[in-house]
Amino acid sequence: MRLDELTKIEGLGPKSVKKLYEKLGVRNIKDLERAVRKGLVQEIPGFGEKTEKRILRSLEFSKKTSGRILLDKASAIAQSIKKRIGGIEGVSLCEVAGSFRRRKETIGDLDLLVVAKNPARIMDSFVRMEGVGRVLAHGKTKSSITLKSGLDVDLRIVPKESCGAALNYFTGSKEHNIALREIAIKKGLKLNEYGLFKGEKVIAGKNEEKLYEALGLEYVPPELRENTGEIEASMRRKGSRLPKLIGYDTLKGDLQVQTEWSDGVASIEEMAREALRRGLSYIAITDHTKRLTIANGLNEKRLTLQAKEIDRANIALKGKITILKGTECDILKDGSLDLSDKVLAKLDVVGASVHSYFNLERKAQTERIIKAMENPNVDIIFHPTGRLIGRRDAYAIDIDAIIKAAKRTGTILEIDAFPDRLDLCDEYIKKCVVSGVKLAIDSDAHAPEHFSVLEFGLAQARRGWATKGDVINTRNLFDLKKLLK
Ligand code: DGT
Ligand code: CA
Ligand code: CA
Ligand code: ZN
Repeated sequence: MRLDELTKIEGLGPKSVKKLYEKLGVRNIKDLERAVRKGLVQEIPGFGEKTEKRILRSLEFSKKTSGRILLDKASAIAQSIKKRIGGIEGVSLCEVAGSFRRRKETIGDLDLLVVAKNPARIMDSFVRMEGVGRVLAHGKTKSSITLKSGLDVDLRIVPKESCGAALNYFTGSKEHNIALREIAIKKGLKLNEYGLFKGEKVIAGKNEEKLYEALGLEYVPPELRENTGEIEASMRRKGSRLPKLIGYDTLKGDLQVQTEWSDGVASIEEMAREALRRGLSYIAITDHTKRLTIANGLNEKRLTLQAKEIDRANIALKGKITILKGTECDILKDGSLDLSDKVLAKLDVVGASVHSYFNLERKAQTERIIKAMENPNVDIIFHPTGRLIGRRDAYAIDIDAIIKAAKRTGTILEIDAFPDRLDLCDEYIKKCVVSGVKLAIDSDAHAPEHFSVLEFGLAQARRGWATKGDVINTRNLFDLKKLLK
């Protein structure tokens, strides 16, 4: 019986699991789901309709995400926990390590590390936080909880002298850790979560940078710690070096923004004002085109009207931010575009993307996208693989052929920053960087608050080893225009 699997469901303790087995023969998640759907669980004394509903909700969550949540959701939760625990008197460090610090697309659980004078008080307030569904462990140095939302959070209190080593160990990835430990062993040293040791003597531990230094390595940013070449690069072996990753504050503009003209919720001017407030100096308005009827896509006539509206908004904003005329033009089944070349040629920025026929076979899908790139008006391919994390796989494409064609045609590939897209993925970004294909990090905003997702696009770019130079919208408008077709 998968007892551990069942007790992970919110609202189920060992006692209830035993009852479910005795009364209904429930042995695993599948059995439980069947019983809940038949309404059998609420019949058991002590369970009731409310419990059954709660179990169902929890089951649905774990199925939808296979237990993982998107980075933006994890980020909101991490921030509120950090505020709560980090605000307690005597706390000198409060960091979320693990996959969250590596900025992975999805997060399995949060790993919180705390240095504090009063561990008992920290642990008490942690397990009593708002939103805690179950306390899995409540100890002196480690506690674990499951939030009502289904997410697990571990909290570890670590000694100040070894907090750098602990941060390194619990940031992972496991594969990166193993590689570091092997380097330590080769040097006759020992590395663990308490520090780097030569015999009994501590060589490094308090400071993560010093730990890399003591291992003879350049500091590796958390986003690169996957043992996919970063260790070799940090040793500067065979001419390989770590990249100077694009910084989190380097974007000057955003080249994919939707408005109420198609499926966005705000006006052109509202979106521009919000972008300005966030420090951007240009945005491109890229509403959908007519084939996408559910999104109220624009035809040629409405696009002409929109151009006038953009001129008006630019005047209203007095040059504090520049609004570019653009489109997210549908790529039709045969690779032709949803708007005429004559109309496209008048726009400042043309993005093109696939929103239909996701099931074409690989060769046809690849040729379709390459044909769009060959259009002399198409500047950027938006969300190039079409995946929706946890919901829809990427369509079948030959990414190497697409990158080659992007290079040949001078087409930019997008990193769509929306947390359920993050499209391109890290591996494909790295391929672009190696091939010298330029990237654009766009919010794909449909509402003013969506500009905040640019941060996740930047994280994705960093995980793909991209530098500032690889990303076109780090340029000012003058230099950007030189890179468009
Ligand atoms: P997640 O939670 O699935 O999104 O991914 P992580 O990377 O946060 O993994 P988690 O929470 O299981 O563990 C946090 C870190 O602790 C992990 O990145 C590296 C370290 N760690 C965990 N287990 C091991 C292990 O068996 N060996 C080593 N070397 N490190 C480990
Ligand atoms: Ca984790
Ligand atoms: Ca963990
Ligand atoms: Zn789209």
